Amino acid sequence: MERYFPEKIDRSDQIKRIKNYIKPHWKRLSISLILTVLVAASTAAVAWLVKPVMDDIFLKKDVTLLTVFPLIIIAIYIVKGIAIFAQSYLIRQIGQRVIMKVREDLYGHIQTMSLGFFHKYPSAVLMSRFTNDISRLANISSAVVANFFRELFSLLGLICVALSRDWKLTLIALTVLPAASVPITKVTERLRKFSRKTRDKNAEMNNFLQESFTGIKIVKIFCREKYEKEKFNNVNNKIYRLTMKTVKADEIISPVMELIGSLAIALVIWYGGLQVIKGTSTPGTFFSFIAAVMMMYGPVRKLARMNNNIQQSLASSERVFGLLNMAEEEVIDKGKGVKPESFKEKITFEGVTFSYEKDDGIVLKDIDLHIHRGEIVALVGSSGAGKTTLCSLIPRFYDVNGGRILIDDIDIRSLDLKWLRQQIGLVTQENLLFNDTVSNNISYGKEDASIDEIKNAAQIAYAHDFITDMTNGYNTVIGEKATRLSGGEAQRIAIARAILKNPAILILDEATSELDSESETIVQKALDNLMKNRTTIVIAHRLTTVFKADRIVVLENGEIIETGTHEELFNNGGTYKRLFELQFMPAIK
Ligand code: DUT
Ligand code: MG
Repeated sequence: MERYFPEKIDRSDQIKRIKNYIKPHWKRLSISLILTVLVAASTAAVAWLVKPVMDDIFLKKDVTLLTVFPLIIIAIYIVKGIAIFAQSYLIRQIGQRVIMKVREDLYGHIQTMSLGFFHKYPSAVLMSRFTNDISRLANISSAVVANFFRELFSLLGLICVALSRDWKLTLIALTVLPAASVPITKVTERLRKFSRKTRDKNAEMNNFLQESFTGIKIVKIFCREKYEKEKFNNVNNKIYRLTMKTVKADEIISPVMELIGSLAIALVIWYGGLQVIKGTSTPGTFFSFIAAVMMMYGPVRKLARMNNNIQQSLASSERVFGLLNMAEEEVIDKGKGVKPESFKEKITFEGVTFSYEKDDGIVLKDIDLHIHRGEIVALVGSSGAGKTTLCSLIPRFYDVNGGRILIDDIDIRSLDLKWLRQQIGLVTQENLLFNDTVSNNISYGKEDASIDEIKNAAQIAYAHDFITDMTNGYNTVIGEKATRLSGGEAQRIAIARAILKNPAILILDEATSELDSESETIVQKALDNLMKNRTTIVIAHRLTTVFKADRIVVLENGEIIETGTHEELFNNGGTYKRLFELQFMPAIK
């Protein structure tokens, strides 16, 4: 079962992509190929030398050659050694550069994907594309180009030596080759299948680990350790079984090859020995030939194994390229959008309709809404009414399915996407901070901010005092998921970050989780400072917010059902009154 990324890509596209990645390295590659020929030549030379050694030293007892040949052998191995080192180094360098480039491209590509993509593919699965699959992909370039040509050329060289020694014998020995190819292709097929499945299971394990570690509190409070452990063992077991299947297929190759090789050798000894006994061939010719055939075993075995590696790499490359091939979803920035001087007047929703998936239910229906510059508009509505969704349409996290959203009478889809997002500040329910220093977190939206600007923003957000109380002040690293901060502190840092960005439009998704009243007050004060002189759309969960709003918009089942001030709506006695009594009143009591 292919759970993630079922997208298949066709083989020619795959090869084309690999070629494109290798192309820039053609110079290194050519040098490496030349070195490869040198390695092959030295291998063949050794087999070739067996004849003169045998016939001239052993049979003719030539003393000068006795001193020359050992030296020649040493020289050959020196040349071979240097050539192998240089060639392998170059190839692995190319491999690593390809890895780096593929990672770079993949990361760049994934960053352009819309939010919908990230909902569909768990982050752990995406991560395993970077770690497991890309490294395997690099094996293609190094395995294929380095070792493949090296072994192939060596094999060809040895075949030439064998042919020159005795072409009839060579043909006899080579008759076994077709027999060898059958089991190899069989095994290869199986390996590819297992490899693909193993990758998939590994991704599943990564995903599982990430979820269970981040959700460890939930696991513990529900006492589901045993359940989680069983779930993990299940995946773990499947990976083991798949891997062992791969191992079996991988390890069967060598013995089978060896067996087939022994057939060739047996044939050759029988027929070649007959020629020597009959006097039609010399022992030198025979042994040189045998040496060549035996030395072929190495390259042939490596080529067969390499094929397995290549199959595994191809499986990985399918996943990586499949991902690279995926078109950026929905939200497209053509890079030619309009860049107005600034946000001047209003944001307008005109008959906006939206659903997350094509076949899913409609989340927003026919939304008409005008938000004027400087206004504070509070969105209220029961859970699942579509408040967060409505807000995420403004920075184009998703594009509308029907109708349009305008900023100063320009459809936001014709605006420069970067410009649009620069106008907007977002403080969400989950205050996402990075595992970095406090100052880097605050200046995330303004790289060139000076330390004074950062401190100023922190002061406005009522964060300066607790920051300076920390051991390293603004240079304190706040830990993964800001675990080293309290909820209120994390919120104030997120507010400082928004203050520094200084956006014209502010989207606040108020936290539903209650802070204690002291930090609540201080966060509220920070928010008040943030909202000054801005156009604010706030998803209200607090009483103070609805009182402060210029206008309240009530959303129910994806539709706007009431709009007005608190007094107007309350006195109408409609949905707002009911919601108010339900959601906001308990806070007063
Ligand atoms: N929805 C999806 N996919 C998403 C997010 C939401 O299908 O990625 C659905 C769930 C819900 C509807 O859209 O039925 C509206 O969700 P939204 O998050 O906009 O609701 P809300 O008004 O913000 O609810 P809450 O007050 O609980 O935050
Ligand atoms: Mg919400």
